[in-house]
Amino acid sequence: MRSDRAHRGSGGSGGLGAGLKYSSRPENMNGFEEGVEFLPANNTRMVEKGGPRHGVVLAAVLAGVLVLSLMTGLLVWHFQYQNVRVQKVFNGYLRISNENFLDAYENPNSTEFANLAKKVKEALKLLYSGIPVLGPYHKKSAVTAFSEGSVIAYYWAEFSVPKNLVEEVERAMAEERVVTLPPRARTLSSFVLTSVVAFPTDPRTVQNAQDNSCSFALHARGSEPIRFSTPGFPNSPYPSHARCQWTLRGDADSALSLTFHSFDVSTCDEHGSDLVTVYDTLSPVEPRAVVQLCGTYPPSYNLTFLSSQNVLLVTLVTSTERRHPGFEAVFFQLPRMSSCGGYLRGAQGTFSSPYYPGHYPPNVNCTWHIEVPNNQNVKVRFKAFYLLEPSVPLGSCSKDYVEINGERFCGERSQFVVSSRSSKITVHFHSDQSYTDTGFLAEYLSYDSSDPCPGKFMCNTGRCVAKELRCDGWADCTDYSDERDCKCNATHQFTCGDSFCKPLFWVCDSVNDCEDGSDEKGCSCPADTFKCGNGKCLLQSQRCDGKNDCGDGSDEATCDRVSTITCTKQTYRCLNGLCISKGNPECDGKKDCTDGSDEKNCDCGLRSFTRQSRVVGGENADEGEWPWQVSLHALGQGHVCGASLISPDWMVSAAHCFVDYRGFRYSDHSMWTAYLGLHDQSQRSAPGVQELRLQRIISHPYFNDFTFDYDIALLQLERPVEYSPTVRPICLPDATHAFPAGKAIWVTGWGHTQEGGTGALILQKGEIRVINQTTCERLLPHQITARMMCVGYLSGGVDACQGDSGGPLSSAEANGRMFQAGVVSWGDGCAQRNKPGVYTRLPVFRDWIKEQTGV
Ligand code: 4AZ
Repeated sequence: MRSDRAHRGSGGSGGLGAGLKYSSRPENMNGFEEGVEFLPANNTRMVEKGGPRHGVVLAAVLAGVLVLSLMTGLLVWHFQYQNVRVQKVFNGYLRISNENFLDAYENPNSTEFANLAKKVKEALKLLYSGIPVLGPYHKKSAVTAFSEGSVIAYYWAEFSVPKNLVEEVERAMAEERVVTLPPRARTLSSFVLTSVVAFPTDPRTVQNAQDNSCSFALHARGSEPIRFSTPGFPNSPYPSHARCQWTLRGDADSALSLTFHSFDVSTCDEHGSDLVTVYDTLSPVEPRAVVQLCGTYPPSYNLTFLSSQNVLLVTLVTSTERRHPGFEAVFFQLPRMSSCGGYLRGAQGTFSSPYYPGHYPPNVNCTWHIEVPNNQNVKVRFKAFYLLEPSVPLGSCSKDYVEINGERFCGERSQFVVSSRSSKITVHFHSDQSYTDTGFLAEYLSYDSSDPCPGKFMCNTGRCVAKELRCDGWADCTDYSDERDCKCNATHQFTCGDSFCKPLFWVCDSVNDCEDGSDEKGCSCPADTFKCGNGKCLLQSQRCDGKNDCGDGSDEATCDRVSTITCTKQTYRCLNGLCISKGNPECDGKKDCTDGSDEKNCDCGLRSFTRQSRVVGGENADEGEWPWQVSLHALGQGHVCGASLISPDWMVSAAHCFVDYRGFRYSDHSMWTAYLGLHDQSQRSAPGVQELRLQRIISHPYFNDFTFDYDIALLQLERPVEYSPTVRPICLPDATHAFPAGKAIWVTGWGHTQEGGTGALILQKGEIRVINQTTCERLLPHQITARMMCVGYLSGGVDACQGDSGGPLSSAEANGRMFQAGVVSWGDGCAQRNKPGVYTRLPVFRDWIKEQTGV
């Protein structure tokens, strides 16, 4: 497979609703509350008769009542708000700068620990008593650990704070202080505390701190790696409603490297999922968290974290009852990085953030001074760039960043280039105290200032792209500079609303090519009408009316209301024979058929790993990312074709893979071996790979060897495979399932990575888009049948190629399940512009597959 396109994502937004609140109590018609007595009318006279003395008395009484009610109000307010106390617990750390660390301080049961802890507690008490907003509310403190440097004490402090002062107390605690103790603290006269700081924490963590049943202290010796894991790993799930912690230490002046080799914790969701947090300190304080992890990670995901000091704290907080094995991790100590960055000379070279591709440590600053030979200019190309931190506003780069020529870069970015107009450039990398990431990998190159891109177009970013890519309708420069200031050629180009040029025949093809929709505006469908997936125009009222007016089901595909309708060729038929209006209802997590049959046989299309690795350069798939992908080896030839697993013993592939050729009996099942759970062709005996022979090949009886019409085959395995994290089936779409034009789907395989090139060792993936059938027929005239569809980019760049044949097109549908949209079949070359790949449509063969295999 050939893939050299960067992908773009999109975001969505939600709205809020407002509600009205009203009382259902009948209103009192005279406007006063019931039960209040009024003076009888004649009493008015008594008041009038009173004279001046009576007036003074009355005024005094009224004033008295007023004062009384004011005081009552004040008292109520006082008791209500002033006296309501909340329990606040803070986790913190402080440095005792004139004390030396003793080994015994690592052991909380030693007398040395107890003595020093007592002194710290006293010091904290004194410190807080000197701060008006803290002193009166301080209840108690406790020291949980010590570490080197001179001595760092980790503690928690409990306060009982009036509700209205909570914020003030939190602010005072987070203020980093240096403490000079008052003279009366004689016992503490030589005790100098610096960096005293604490942050609010969940009070339950402290209650549980007394429970040591899931608390572990580990110290690395020499360079020996130390292994630890969640209780019961891997044979039984970690406990629910638990709080576990691992304090990891190294010798003074060392740093720690921690790697999670296996990570499977319940999936991350907003409703209190289980969470593993790594802290760059021994106090669980958020501003010093290095990472928060949940979900499942494939073994190839780099989960290595570096500390800035000789300690790390790992915590596991569980709430769910879901059964997951947890994690297994290893840590070891290494000499602490003394410096990073430096002087780089020469015409070219590479450099990276510390410990790349492991996560860089917190709290580092590196500067690289790069200089290329004098008559040349220098540019830096970032091949991988991951400096992402939670809750950093987009573009602010206020935490971790790379700075070049005064410009800051941060977040997650695809390849980019920064050029200098001289022979020198300075690159500065900064990481703050919290959250780290993979970092960056960069190369610097010299270039001729008079001709920076020989024979090519130079993007404003400094990247060089082929001249032909200028004004061709595709952004090849990440900053779109190759598509700016273009004059569209009116005979074969369309000018988009944003003045980009696009090929004229992309207009009205149901794909939003201009991105502002201008190429699809004013198409054959008048305003206020609905455009079907097949281009037909409908009245808006015909949408979601329970009738398949489009003919391809697209007018009924995304409706909330599901109705039972008359069956046609395009309507989904439930097992009970009734047909429903909804399109693509299979396995979408909603019971649409009255008999629930649309949600039966849905153990398919899901991956085991919820996270995917970030792969540098190219489009290597991740382990377990496409567990239905199969590699078919022909005797003595190695990998020849792909296939997909649809049940424990059936696979789908392309019929053209099984046509005898040059004396080799490809049609003979005994010539083939299937590899399931395979990632790397050179690691066919790796754990998890299942090697099986074929029992039967059923090529479609209508397969045409010349036109490649009906290019589909079913392969039966000699025995059922065992499902595992890397071996799972893909879902088969119903005959009525629609994969509309413009939909992004994935193609995978070990095929050639360039036309005329060689096959890939690592499974490759590429994201491509369904192309409208009319466009497809225009691009490949007289070659496209109803069993075929074009999928790819008209700009080329990502495509299937030789060796990918027979492999699946995987399409993520509602509920995140992957459905097989097609089979890799043929193409005119690979990845060329306006020559997309051609795939066998899967829905067309749903009934045939059922007939032949029972699946
Ligand atoms: C092949 O030879 C092949 N570009 C498969 C797909 C494509 C080209 C060739 C599509 O197996």
